[in-house]
Amino acid sequence: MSEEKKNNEEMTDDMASRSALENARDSGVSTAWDRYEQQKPQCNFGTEGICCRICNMGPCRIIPGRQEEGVCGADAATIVARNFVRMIVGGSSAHSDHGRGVAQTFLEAAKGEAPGYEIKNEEKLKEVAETFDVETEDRDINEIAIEVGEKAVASFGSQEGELEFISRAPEKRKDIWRRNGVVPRGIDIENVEAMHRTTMGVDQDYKNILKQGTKAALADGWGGSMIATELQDILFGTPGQPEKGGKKDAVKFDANLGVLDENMVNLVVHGHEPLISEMIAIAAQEEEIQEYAREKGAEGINISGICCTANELLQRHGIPVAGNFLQQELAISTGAVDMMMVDVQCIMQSLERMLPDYHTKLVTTTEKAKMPMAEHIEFDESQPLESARELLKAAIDNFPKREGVNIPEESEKALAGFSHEFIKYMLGGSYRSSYWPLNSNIKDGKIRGVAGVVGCNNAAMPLDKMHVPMVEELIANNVLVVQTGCAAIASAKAGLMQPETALEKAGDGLAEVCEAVGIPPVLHAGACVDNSRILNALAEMVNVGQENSRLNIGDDVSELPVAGAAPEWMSEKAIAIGHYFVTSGVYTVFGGDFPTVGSEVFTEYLFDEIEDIYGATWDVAETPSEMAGKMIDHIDKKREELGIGE
Ligand code: SF4
Ligand code: MSK
Repeated sequence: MSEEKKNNEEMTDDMASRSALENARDSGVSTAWDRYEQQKPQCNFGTEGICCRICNMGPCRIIPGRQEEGVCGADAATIVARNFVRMIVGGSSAHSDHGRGVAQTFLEAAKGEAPGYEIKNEEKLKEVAETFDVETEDRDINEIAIEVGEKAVASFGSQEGELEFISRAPEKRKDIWRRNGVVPRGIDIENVEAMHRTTMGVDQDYKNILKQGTKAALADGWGGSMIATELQDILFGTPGQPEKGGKKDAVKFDANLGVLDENMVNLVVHGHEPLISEMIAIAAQEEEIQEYAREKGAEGINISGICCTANELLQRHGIPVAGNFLQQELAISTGAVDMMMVDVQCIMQSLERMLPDYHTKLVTTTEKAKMPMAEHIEFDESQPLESARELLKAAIDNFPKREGVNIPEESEKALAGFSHEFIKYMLGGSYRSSYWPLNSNIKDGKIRGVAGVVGCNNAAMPLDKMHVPMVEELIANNVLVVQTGCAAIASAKAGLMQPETALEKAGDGLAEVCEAVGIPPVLHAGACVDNSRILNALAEMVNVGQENSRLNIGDDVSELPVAGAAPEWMSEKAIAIGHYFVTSGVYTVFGGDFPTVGSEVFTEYLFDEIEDIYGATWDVAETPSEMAGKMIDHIDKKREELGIGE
């Protein structure tokens, strides 16, 4: 076991994180980077996907030329395919269980059984109603919402037919899916069947195994994630759009550890689900809560976030983001976090081991995710505001217990709120018209193409050091970048999401368009489930061209000059997202290790042969420049095929 520690310069260029790392090390606290070093050397069989432990005759490992089969005879392609599909299922289930929770609360809210939650976006409700085939003419809003809620909840258990949101995909894409038998029937059935088929002694044809993985992935992107995004927008508002009337506008926010405030109670929300944190944001503004904070010696209460709960809140309220995935420990190491409130996903167990060294109160809020040493305050969705007040008061009560505080200075200003509806509005289109000016700018070459850059941080690589240079290279080459998740937070911290600093780095054509409309060249589209916004935007780019030939830039997503990437991915959710991107027609490049390389046959299938089926492939790259280069080459190839060349 290696005890060697990397120095802070090797771990990140982010100055706020460097200084917080210094604090952590001075206090003798270990971080993910330290533990990563201790884990070395990591097991190659695991890294390459050729370790099978799905039955008790294993674990079995494949050693090419020496040990080509597991005890049962499974070969490398079967083992790798099973492991890969199980990663898809893990990711798809996480997003979809989030979506199910939203759908259930949505239904309760529509029935008036969840006071505090309400239908805020009637326009979007009607659009979603159309997708769910719910009549809207002369009907009461709550009646429509109840039927939409019931159909959304039913999508999870549906045993046949096609998921409703599949109808939004371009015709050609739907034909591809139908021809290949991968249209998801229901969300749960596809994930359960994938788990069944990858268990010992079932599906042993890697192509057939992946086919079921494709259904599970599409059930995530066009199912669980899209349900989460669309219904959250109806309950909490679509980012960039006012609730009723008013001017549509981007949301300003600050990003990085410097948003923590020495004089305020700092409550950091962390995880993924906005059902709880939305209520925290509302209750924190109440005079009674602010007064309570003042009574305890603070100037007020400062809500900030980590990971995707942060992305959910910032895109609708402009609440500051303290950091992305690898900064969760660093936030606590400042000594200024009075409470970290966690819900689900991407929460490191190491947080609870920091509790003896810091005054921070770590609180779990959902029955789905508890930690032995954290306090559990279950959020009661039947009285959400009451629950939020209880949590806020517990955070305030902890403020006087602070000892040393050492908050890094750095934070950057950024813009967010770029739902696909808002991107269209900003680029000059009207929501109801069929005009989609992104297409014209792509056709005339000012915008070369669009890149979706998403995903996590990973302790195997320096924090944000893949993300930032890669995104910079893309915008310098006139590629408009749309981001979600921790990748978006990386760009926000690097100043790439504010027009003033980012446009200098953009190519002339992209800078001209962005300057004219007042947007940065890197657009924050939200949380991980909001990758479904990117699917909606891509579908719309195609569909609008089919309605209006002047704007046509292809008949399918796979013909568009677009590419996807997850440079610092770590979660199974990233694999699920990558696979629904690819099978929706988007060429997608991942950074770091790829968990299938132990089988040449399977990797070749993913990286090459599936292009014949889906018109797109997976790919990997080692450096930011290689990744950006591959994406730009792909965009150029698509431009050439479309005849929009130079
Ligand atoms: Fe080994 Fe086969 Fe069991 Fe996997 S399923 S652990 S390869 S015996
Ligand atoms: S939070 S899934 S580390 S993006 Fe969505 Fe960040 Fe990846 Fe979690």
